[in-house]
Formats: sequence, C-alpha cells, structure tokens
Amino acid sequence: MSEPDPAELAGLAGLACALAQEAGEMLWTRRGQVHVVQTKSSPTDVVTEMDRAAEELIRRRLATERPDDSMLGEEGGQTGTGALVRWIVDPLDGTVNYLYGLPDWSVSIAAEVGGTVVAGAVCAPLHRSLYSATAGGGAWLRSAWLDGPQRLACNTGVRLADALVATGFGYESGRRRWQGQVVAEVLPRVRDIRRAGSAALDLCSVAAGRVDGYYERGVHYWDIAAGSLIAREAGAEVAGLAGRPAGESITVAAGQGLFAELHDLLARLDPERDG
Ligand code: LIP
Repeated sequence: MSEPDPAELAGLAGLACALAQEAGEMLWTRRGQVHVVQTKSSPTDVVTEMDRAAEELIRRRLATERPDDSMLGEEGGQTGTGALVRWIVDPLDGTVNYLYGLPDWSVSIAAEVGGTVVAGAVCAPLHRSLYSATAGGGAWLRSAWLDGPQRLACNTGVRLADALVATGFGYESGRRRWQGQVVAEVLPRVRDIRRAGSAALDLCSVAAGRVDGYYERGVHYWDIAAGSLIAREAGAEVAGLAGRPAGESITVAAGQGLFAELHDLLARLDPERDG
C-alpha cells in the first residue's frame, strides 16, 4: 500500500471499528472481574488484568487479519518493525473509570500508514457509541441511540468566555500540583471545565460538539492517536503549543477561532512544566 485509496482507508477503519467493539464488549462482559495488577508511573496509575486481556485480544486478531502489520499497544509496547501499516492501541482508556464503574472509558485503535494516522476508531460501550474517521473521509458516530451513522462537526465560532473545556490530570503528584494551578487560571475565563477521565473520549467529545475544547498535558500517543484524527476530521484543530505537534508535552483541541484563544491563554500559563 503506497498512498491508501478510499477503499483501503475504509478497510482499515472498518477493522479498527470491529476490533474496538469486540474488545469493548469483552470489557463490558467481564467488568466484574476487574482487579489492579500493577501500578505504572505512580500508585494511582493502575493497570488491571482487563487492560491486558483487551490488548491481547486485539493483538491476536490483528496477527490473524493483518500479519504483515506492526502494533504499538499501551500495555505490550511495540511488536513488529518496518511494516508500512502500524496499529496504535489503547485497549482501555479511562482505566480508573472502568475500575469504579463510571461510564467514561473507551477502546481506541488507530492505523498509521507511513507514520501518519489515516484511520481510527474509539468505542465507548457504556455510551453505546462508536466513533470513527478516515483521513479526508470525515468523522462519524454510530450509536444505538441513532437511526444511522451521523457525520460529526465540532462547534465553531465559540468565544473562550463561552467555552466548555475538557481537561485531564496526570498521575504524578508534582505534575498534578502545577496542573491544578493552570486549571485555576483557566476556570474563571471559560464557561466551565469538565474532567471525564478518557482522553480518547474527550477528543471525540470535541468532534461531537459535546465540549468546545480540550487540553491536557501528559497524554500518550495511544491515548490520542484515533481521537485526534476524529476531532480533526470533524473540523477541529489539534496541536501542541507554538506550532508543535500534539503529544505528551501538551495536546490542545478546539474548533476554529477558539483554538487560538485557548492556545494563547495556555501559552501564558506555562502548562508544559511540572510543579
Ligand atoms: C488516562 C487518560 C485520562 C488522563 C489520564 C490517563 P488511561 O488514560 O485518558 O484522560 O487524564 O492521565 O492517561 O491511564 O486510563 O489509559
């Protein structure tokens, strides 16, 4: 595959959707069996056996369906190198919500071709929602609550003072202390703040117009790979500060107009440092 054509993109997105749904259903069915098996960056950064089981299921399916591709997963890291297509997988984004029985968790799967994300899916089983996008093909929501697929468009022309802004916090206490100071400066300048607990879903919420903007420091590539494409295909700008790409240092997403205002406010607050 050189430049993927629309049929190839649809194939990648279709597989991402199918696997995200299958893993999501498995997570929902086995929700009673969840225990913390490991902590990562801090005692609050948990991994459950279900994060691992969901990633294992996706890894197995990909090995069967697309044996020549490689994969980067949150739990198992990189397998395979040099492949043209690489899958970026967060098997359970919002693990803490899942552990507590809160509904905001998702399975996020993106496909990269030549290093660029070209297709992606985010499945939120408890919202009965499946978000997907292909490069140039728009962003779509399929849901048990809808009659058919709905094309997503983010909110535009929202002023910062009227904006509902989603954000999230890292697991390390020094970073959180500074994130608290940053959000204390953002809160009086916007309509309100939301902290749902799944970065992938926050980006889908930007795409669907359920929030106007989103920013977060510390998200990993697997948290945002699919959601960023979905938000962009819904018309949002997704980037870091000062022209840098979105990523772990900071990710900012919003529709036209608001992105610049949110970006400029954040840039003044030095959000890329840790306290
Ligand atoms: C989580 C994110 C959440 C963010 C947390 C964490 P996990 O991912 O999606 O929004 O604020 O810091 O990264 O750990 O549940 O896969």
